Amino acid sequence: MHIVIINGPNLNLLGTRAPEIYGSTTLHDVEGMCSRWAAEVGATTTAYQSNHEGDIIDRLQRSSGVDGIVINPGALTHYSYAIRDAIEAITAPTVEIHISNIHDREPWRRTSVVSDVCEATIFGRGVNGYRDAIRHLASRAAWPAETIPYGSAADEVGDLRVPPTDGPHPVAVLLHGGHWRETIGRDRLDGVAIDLTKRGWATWNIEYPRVGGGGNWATTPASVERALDVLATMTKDRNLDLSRVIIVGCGSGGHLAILSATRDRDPRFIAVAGLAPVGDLSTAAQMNVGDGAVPAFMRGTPEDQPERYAAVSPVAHLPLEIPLLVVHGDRDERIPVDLSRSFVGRAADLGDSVVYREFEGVGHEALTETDSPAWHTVADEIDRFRK
Ligand code: CA2
Repeated sequence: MHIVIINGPNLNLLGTRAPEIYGSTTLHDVEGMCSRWAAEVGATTTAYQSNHEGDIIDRLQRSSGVDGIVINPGALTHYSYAIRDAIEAITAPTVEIHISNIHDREPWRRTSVVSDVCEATIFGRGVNGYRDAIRHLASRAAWPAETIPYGSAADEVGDLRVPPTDGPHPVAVLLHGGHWRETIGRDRLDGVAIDLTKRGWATWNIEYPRVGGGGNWATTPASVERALDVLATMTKDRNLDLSRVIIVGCGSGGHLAILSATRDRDPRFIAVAGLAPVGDLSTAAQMNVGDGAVPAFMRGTPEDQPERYAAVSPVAHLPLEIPLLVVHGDRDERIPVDLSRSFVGRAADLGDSVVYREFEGVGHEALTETDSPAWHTVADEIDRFRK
């Protein structure tokens, strides 16, 4: 697999100015990192930078047949229909990337005229966004997904992958984490989706509106409900066994997963799995999980909005009455492991069927990195529900 990395105007200045926005890594360093990140997924890269719109268009046209393009069009993002047309004209799948959070700066940076001709848009993750863009292209190439809208908002879409074997296949609904913030998206669960699909699960890896993009304590769970409703209407020719659905969520996605299971207590749900889930929003707010992430999602503190917290905090809805799997690393730097210890303790006290696996010396990311021993254990535990 060969990927072309294209950087537009002023990105040659990376690392020399404005480190508070763009960091201190130079473009040369980023290009070297891209080559190493690509090697990790068996790909090679060619890097190109230009300050000139026409040169970028020429480079895109010359890349038409490559396996993938990662492009940061710089400020041209916000107004160049010529670059948009070039991306649309070529066959290579293209991922748009921005180092900064373009939704949280001047209003004119919110608009991208290229997003809807790109496979995905990654922003606000610093230079690691280039890594995620490369991984996303590799995942898409390894196992293409059918991207299906489940609502009218741009973020109301999901990626469906179905095993090629005889069905009907049980379904794993996947909810990514990222503290409910819009800079993290479902691409983070591409690897998990592919691994579970290889293990015989159809996977429905959903996006949902997040804080900064219309998501909050009321709208986000409503979107997840819609995604589950649309799954229920998916036709037989997709070969899904809709009477065997597991909901798997990571971090803040774990909150959404458990909440949707408690709300419906739907017999279709054979289990819910929380990977370092936020099971108790009030305690998470008090612990300042994600540096203010909980009150931003809840639009208020537990003291200001006690009823709101009770309405959408999973712990307030126990017992679940659906088998529960919780996994957590005791070195989790994003979601404290104490949250899971007390959540599963309470669920078990109230009579729920709970499997709790705590991994010694393991942090947050390893739970969803498919080459980590922790993920293998998680996947084996998920598989137990398939029978
Ligand atoms: O966040 C990004 O990656 C951007 O695409 C970067 C563009 C900007 O116009 C977009 O709105 C967002 C520009 C990069 C400017 O790069 C500089 C680097 C160092 C110092 C000054 C500018």
